[in-house]
Amino acid sequence: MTDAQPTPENDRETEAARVRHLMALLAPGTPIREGLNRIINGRTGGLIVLGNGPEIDEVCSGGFPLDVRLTPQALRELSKMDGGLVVSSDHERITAAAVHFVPNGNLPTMETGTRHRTADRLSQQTGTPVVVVSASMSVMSLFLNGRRYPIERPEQLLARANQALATLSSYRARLVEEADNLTMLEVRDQVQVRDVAAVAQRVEMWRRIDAEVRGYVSALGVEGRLVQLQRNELSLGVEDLGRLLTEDYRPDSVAPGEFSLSGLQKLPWEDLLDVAKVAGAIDLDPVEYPLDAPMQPRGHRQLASITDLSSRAIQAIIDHFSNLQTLVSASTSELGDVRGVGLKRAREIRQGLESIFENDQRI
Ligand code: 3AT
Ligand code: 3AT
Ligand code: MN
Repeated sequence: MTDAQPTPENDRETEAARVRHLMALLAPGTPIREGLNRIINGRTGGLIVLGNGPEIDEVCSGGFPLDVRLTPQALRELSKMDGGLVVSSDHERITAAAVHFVPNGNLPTMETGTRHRTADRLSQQTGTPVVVVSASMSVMSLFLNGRRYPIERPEQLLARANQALATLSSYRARLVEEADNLTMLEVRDQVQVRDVAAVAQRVEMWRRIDAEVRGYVSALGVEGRLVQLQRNELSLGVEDLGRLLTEDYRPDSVAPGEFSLSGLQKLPWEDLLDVAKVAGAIDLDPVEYPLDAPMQPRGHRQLASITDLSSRAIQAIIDHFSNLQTLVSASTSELGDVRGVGLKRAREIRQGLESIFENDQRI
């Protein structure tokens, strides 16, 4: 299901990834960002082309070629002159200053000031990112392929990062609820396709907000540490849960490793809210697996919650008993018979399973 066709969606995806990468390069704490801050504070403005090469040389007129290390101080001083700067493609050196850029004037742009119009066209013509510091508005923008992305102040980013963290936290709580519900149904042997899809859905919803949070963390640079710490806390166990879910419910006809939640990435938000579409996207065919079809877990998730068994031992137990219900009815000595599981481990597993099943009775 992984097609690498250059669809408009893939293009948007790669552009989004590129913008995230550039925002990390321009994040607080980096030399370029420190330089941009100095330019803003000095109210001089700047136009900085983030890359050099023949396609850039073609649109340069006048100015001074140079080869100096890119430092915040150099960016600021050299931006005091009229014109713009060219930076090497590895963003380590400044290779020209006071350059007048002459991109193709027929390229469309909605910008009005000459600096911004130039930056927009330059980036469209060469595919190179261009950063502008507006002297009149004291804001920074990144131009890439005909689009303008604001480079936001840390306070603005932090406000939105905190909102995203709050959402991530509530999504996590909801995911835990769905997983607990699945456990209860597993104990009672009442799992249906819809219950598995509900957990998969919640994992994917969590992942989407998490991707947003990670975007803020990289754009925040040195200011993003606290957001990062909270994000780490809210991510504990989620990826494992997704993996264990697919190991538990992979149809026998599908090879291990072939069954994953990655199909969910392509679902638009409104489809993600529909469990039937979620089941379809993880390759649970609606004819063979209608939403109310019963399913039985192999037991990976419950075994993983009990003790720190090696994955090989877990696999041996599951190969032996084939599903959770059979596993639960096995005695300690039957468990101990499995290769790689000693009597001590067998007892731990037995107790672990019993406590999961007893918890259910208390609900
Ligand atoms: P000053 O001595 O600073 O007034 P300058 O030749 O140094 O003139 P700048 O690069 O500082 O020129 O540009 C100042 C403004 O001139 C910026 C822009 O609004 C206007 N300008 C520059 N080039 C053009 C152009 N090709 N068409 C229209 N306006 C332009
Ligand atoms: P501000 O928001 O005023 O900073 P702007 O887009 O309104 O930017 P201006 O017309 O005021 O731009 O020009 C400001 C400076 O931008 C003038 C000049 O130093 C630089 N600039 C304008 N056009 C070019 C160009 N083609 N190449 C290099 N530098 C340019
Ligand atoms: Mn202006």
